[in-house]
Amino acid sequence: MTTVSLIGAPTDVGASVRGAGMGPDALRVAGLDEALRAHGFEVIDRGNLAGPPNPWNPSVNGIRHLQEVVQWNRAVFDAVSTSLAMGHVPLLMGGDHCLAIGSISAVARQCRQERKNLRVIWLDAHTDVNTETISPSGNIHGMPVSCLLGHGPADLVGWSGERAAIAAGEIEFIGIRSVDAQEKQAIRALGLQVFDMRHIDEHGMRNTMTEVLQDVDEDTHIHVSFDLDCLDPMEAPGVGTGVRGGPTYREMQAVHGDDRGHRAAGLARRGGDQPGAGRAQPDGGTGCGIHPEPVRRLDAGALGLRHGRVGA
Ligand SMILES: [Mn+2]
Repeated sequence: MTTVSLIGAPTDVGASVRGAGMGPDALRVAGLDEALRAHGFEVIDRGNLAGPPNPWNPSVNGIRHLQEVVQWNRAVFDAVSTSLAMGHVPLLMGGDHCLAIGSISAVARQCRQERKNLRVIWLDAHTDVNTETISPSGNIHGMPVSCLLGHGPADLVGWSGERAAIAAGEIEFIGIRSVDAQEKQAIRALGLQVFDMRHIDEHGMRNTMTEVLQDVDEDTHIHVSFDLDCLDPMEAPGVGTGVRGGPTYREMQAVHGDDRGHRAAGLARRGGDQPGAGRAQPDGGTGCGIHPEPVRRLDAGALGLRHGRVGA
């Protein structure tokens, strides 16, 4: 039986508004533990990590709360590493999205040790590809992907043992609809694959997921990084940086499929990290009756980011 380690990181040091720090306990109160057990997982709640309070300072050299973000991420990195080493599935409950620096760095290091491929599924309204030189706000919750790709403040780069924890081809973005102007240029320069809302409108979430997972093989570790603001604000009104025009509740269900759904999408059902989860044959249809239309794979040049908004 797969064991899921729940790890709470109650902080908003990387965010623009308060509130994300209440996330871990809100998820507990909402019954995350019981929901996972109902799906057949063993669950161990590791409690909440500790870290510095949010000093609520202005940005310094284009960045806010750098040392506090480093400290929180160090705790996350250690906890996720420990969980992976035990063969568990770490499910990190944030907290704002800056925490992905620590969690995905730990996952990338583990994958390298085990000679596994890594695929990050980034579900978000935002691409979080800002850096301290282009961010309009200095909030690090908009920079984790850059840091993981090896760009960003030195204190937040290189944690996995390599300058870049992940390569551009190892991350897929889904649900994107708010990208800052210079961030858009960075996406193109980096060659990132973005499945924005227009793509989901045109092809449907199920086909989009088939595309996302089409080249995932048995030696691939899937990491799901889910920002609640990926959902439309009608479904998740409590987020700090909500953007209209996001996936509905029904569309998000299509991300993880159902029991009759295709097995590749089933990989993403559980959320969090899944060591050894590559048992599916992500051929986009085996045993499920799904026949995806031949949709194009968006590259940055085709990016239909029509809803770009500064300051998100
Ligand atoms: Mn976001």
